[in-house]
Amino acid sequence: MSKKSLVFSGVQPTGNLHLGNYLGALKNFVSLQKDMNCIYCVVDLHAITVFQKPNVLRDNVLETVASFLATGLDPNKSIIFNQSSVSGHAELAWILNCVSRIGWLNRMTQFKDKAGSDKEKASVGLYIYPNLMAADILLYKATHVPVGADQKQHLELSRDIALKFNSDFGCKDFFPLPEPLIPKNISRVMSLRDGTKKMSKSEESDYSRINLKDSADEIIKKIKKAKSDSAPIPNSLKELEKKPEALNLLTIYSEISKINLDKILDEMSGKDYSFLKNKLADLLIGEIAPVGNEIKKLMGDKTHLLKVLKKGNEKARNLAEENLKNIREKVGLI
Ligand code: AQP
Repeated sequence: MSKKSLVFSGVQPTGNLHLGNYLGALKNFVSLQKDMNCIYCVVDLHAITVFQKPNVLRDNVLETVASFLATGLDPNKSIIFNQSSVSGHAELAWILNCVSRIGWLNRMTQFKDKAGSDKEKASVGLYIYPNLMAADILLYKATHVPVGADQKQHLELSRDIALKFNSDFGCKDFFPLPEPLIPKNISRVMSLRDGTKKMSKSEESDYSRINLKDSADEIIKKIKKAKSDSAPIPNSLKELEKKPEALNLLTIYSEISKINLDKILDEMSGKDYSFLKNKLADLLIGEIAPVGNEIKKLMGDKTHLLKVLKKGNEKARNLAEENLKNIREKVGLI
C-alpha cells in the first residue's frame, strides 16, 4: 500500500457485536492502524434502514465506540466518529443515488436477505443502503476497506459507482477504486446453530453467536450447545468441508490459536467434538472476555466516549468538506 492509501470502514450500531464482527472486521481494523491512516465510522444512518428505538440506538452508538476502543483502536491514531455527525455522507449519497443504477441495486443479495419475502414493506433506505456505503468510502477517497466477505458485493458496487462517476463527469482517477481487505482464513464466521448462515446480530437465537460482552459461563454454554457433527472429527479437510458447522468451529479455533487447520486435524481427528469444544471455549474466554469486560468498563464513562466521538467528528468533517467542495464542482452544483 502506498503512502496515499487511506483505510475506511464502518460498523452498524445495532447492538450485540459478535465474534463475526470481531474476526471479520475489528481485529483487522486494529492491525491496519499501525501503519496506515484509518477512518472508522459508527454507521448510524445505515442502522436506521431498519427501525431502531431512539434511546436504544443512542446507547448502541456509544457501545460501538466502546467496542472499537476495547479491541485496541486508538483515537490518537485513527479517526473514530459517527456517520450522522458528518452531513456530507447524506449529501454524497444523494449525488451517488443519481449515478448508481436500479439494475445494479436489484442484484444486491443482502437486500434480498434482509427484506425477506415481503420486499414491498422494506424501507427505501434498506434498498439504497449500498449507495450510502459507497458515499461513506468515496467521501474520504478511501483506497482500502477492511470488511467481512458478506460485504464484498457492496464494495464491488462502490467501485462501479466510482468508475461511472469518474466517467460521467470526465474526471478519470478522481475517485480511487476502493479495494476490499477481507481476512484470508476466516472471511465469514458462521452461526453456531446453522453453518450455512453467517453469524449475525439480528439472528433471533442468542445461541447462534458469541457476543463480545458474553461472560465466560455464557461462552462455555454456547460452545457446548453449538451444532457440530455426530461422527468424530474427520482426518481430512475434504471430509470436514462437507460438515459446515464442524468446519466453522474448527476454523474459529484455527484463527484464534493461529494453528493451521491441517495441523489441528492431525491432532484432533478421531476425537469427539467435546474435545474441540472444551479447548475452543477456553481460547474464546481468553480472547473475548477481556474485550467484553473493557466494553462494560468504558460504558461506565459515557462522557469519555462522547469526547472521543467529538474529536473524531471534527476531523472527519474537515476532510469530508474539503472533498465535497471538489465533488460539488465536478457535478456542477453551485
Ligand atoms: N459473520 C461474520 N463474519 C465475518 N465478518 C462479519 N461481519 C459481520 N458479520 C460477520 C463484518 O463486520 C463488519 C460490521 O458489520 P455490520 O455490523 O456493520 O453489519 P452486518 O454485516 O450486517 O453485520 P450483522 O451482524 O449481520 O448485523 P445485522 O444482523 O444487524 O445485519 C462488516 O465488515 C461485516 O462484513
